[in-house]
Order: sequence, then structure tokens, then C-alpha cells
Amino acid sequence: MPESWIDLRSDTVTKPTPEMRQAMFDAEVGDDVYGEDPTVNRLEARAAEVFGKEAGLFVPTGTMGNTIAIKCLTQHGQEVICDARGHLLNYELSMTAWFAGCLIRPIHTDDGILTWDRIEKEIRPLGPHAADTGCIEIENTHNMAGGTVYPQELIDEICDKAHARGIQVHMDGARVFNAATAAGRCVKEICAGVDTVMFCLSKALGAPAGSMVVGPKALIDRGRLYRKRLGGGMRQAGVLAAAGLISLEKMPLRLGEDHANAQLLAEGLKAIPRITVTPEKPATNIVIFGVSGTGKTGGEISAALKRMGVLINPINASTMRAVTHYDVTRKDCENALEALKSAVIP
Ligand code: TLP
Repeated sequence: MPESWIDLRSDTVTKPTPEMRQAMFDAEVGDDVYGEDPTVNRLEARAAEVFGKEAGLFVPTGTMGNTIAIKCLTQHGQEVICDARGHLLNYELSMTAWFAGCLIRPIHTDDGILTWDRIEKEIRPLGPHAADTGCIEIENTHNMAGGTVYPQELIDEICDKAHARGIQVHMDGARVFNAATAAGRCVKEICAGVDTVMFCLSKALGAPAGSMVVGPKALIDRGRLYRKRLGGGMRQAGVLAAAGLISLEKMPLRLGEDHANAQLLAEGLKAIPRITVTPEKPATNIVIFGVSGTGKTGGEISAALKRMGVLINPINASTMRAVTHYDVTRKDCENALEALKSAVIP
């Protein structure tokens, strides 16, 4: 991909910073399957500390992190409640079914945010006709709903009431640091009630690869075995963990810039006739916009933009998603808006 291209397809496209590359070069490593990689061990301990949990597990991807957490929180044949547009349900190759042996019970929402009232109606006790609810999964920020952020009182209520019913809660916090920036809270506070959290060091935090699962020690110990089963025993993974440590310590501090750029994009998009933006003011770094009024499909607009050196993916024929991150500047966003105007206005 030429360096000059403006890549708004996802925050997964970020490249490691010079500081990360140096840290990777200098990393002290060992065999992590033997528990002997000092840099991985440091990252796992630090992640647990930052989230106020007992233990952490370094995994190659967010998908593997969610897969392991759900497996640890459920029994084969149970159900997992999550939002209908959740990443867990739609973009993880049915790993909840394949690995944990659970069915997802989706709840449709406008903004990706579940409430206890909606969840409670879907909780099932085990009986001759129904599988019981194994766990509840919440996505914060919610990707396909446009980077929406859970109000803290909703998370706390879901966790308190789920626990009172003997049900545990997993947070897909791929972008939980974006949620923290938007809410003005630390991740420890946001995640105090949830049992397990998966968060990504890649994506908004810029590491080349890697995600974490944090939670109770006994659960993380089991998760480590599932990671090996899934092929995630990465040996001298300290080279990646070294970049991950920088992501964890430094990169959250700059996420406000990405949020401001997303708002700039949203404002500019709203000014283009027949484009709609939902939510109108993005809370974090994801801008979802409707193009059905333009007479062109998302695919056609994406192809026209590509010819101008701007990459934005369609979600489907009528909707597109632009994601800001540290490899796109405010000027890039202004240029992307100019390209969008010429792509949709005949
Ligand atoms: N999201 C990717 C795509 O898979 C859609 C993206 O470009 O946004 N949870 C959430 C909320 C995610 O957005 C993603 C990745 C994951 C989990 C999975 O992470 P990876 O890609 O590391 O397996």
C-alpha cells in the first residue's frame, strides 16, 4: 500500500512506532510456553494491574482472546447473550459455537448498548426445552454501532444483576481505551464489575499484533491451556510484547486526537448531500455513514475513493465505516472528505 494513501479502513492498519520498533529490537525474550519470556511476563502482569484483575494472558488476536474468555465462562451447550451486531457473533467465524459449543442469543439494539431490562428477558433457566445462559458479553466500544460507549451505570447494573443470578460477564474491550478516553474514566473503573476483559494492543493502541485477556487467576490459568490448544503458544513472543508494553503505557494518552478527527469526518460527511451519519456525533474513533441516498453503493464509492488514494470500506451496499487512528492526520481526514465529495456528487 503506498505510504501516501489515506487508510481509514480500520485502526487495525496502524504500523508500529519507531519507539516500538526499537523496543522490539531490544526485547529480552525466552520460551513463553515454558513461562520464560520475561517481556511477556511483564506485559501480562502490567495489564492485570492496569485493569485491577488478578492475571493477564497475551494472545495473538482479539478473536482468540474472546474465544478463550467465552470458553472459560461457559459450559458446552449453554447460551451467550450479546448484541445482534456484536463482533463475537458476526466476525469471529462462529468460534462461540465451534470452540465453546454455545449458541449466541442476540439482542437487537439501535446503539449496540445492552441494558439489564433487555438482557433479563433473554436469560433462560435450563429445562427440557431450553439451554441455560452461560454468560453475557458486552462490546465497549461497540464497533458496528459507531464506536459507542457504555454508560458506566449500565455496565455496573448488568454486572451486579447478572452476578446475583450466577451469570458472569465478559467485555469485548477491543477498544476499551477509546471508551475510557471518551468517558474520562480509567479502564480499571470501567471494568471493575466484569469478570473478564479482552482488549487489543493492536488497533487503536498501535502495536503490530497482540491482544490481552485479563481476569481471575484460575480462569486465566485455564485460558493459557486453551491458548495452546488454539495454536497460540508463541514462544519468543517478547518481541511483540515489547511493543505491547508501549501500547499499554503510552498510546492511550493520544486517543483524543483520533476522536477529534472522527468528529471532523462526521461533520464533513453530514455536510455532503444525501449522506447520513449515525451516531451524528461519534463518541470515539469510528464513523458509520449511510450512502443509500446517493444512488451509489458502498462498494462503488469505495472503489471511486481508492482511485483517489483513499481507503474506506463498505459494511454493506448502503453503509460505510471510516476509522481514525494514529497513522491518519487531521489533514488526511480533510483530504478524505474532499475525495468523498467528488466520489458521491455527480
Ligand atoms: N475488528 C476488525 C474487523 O474484524 C471488523 C475491525 O476492523 O474493526 N472485537 C472487536 C470489537 C473488533 O472490532 C475486533 C476486530 C475484534 C474483536 C477481533 O480482533 P482481531 O482482528 O485481532 O481478531
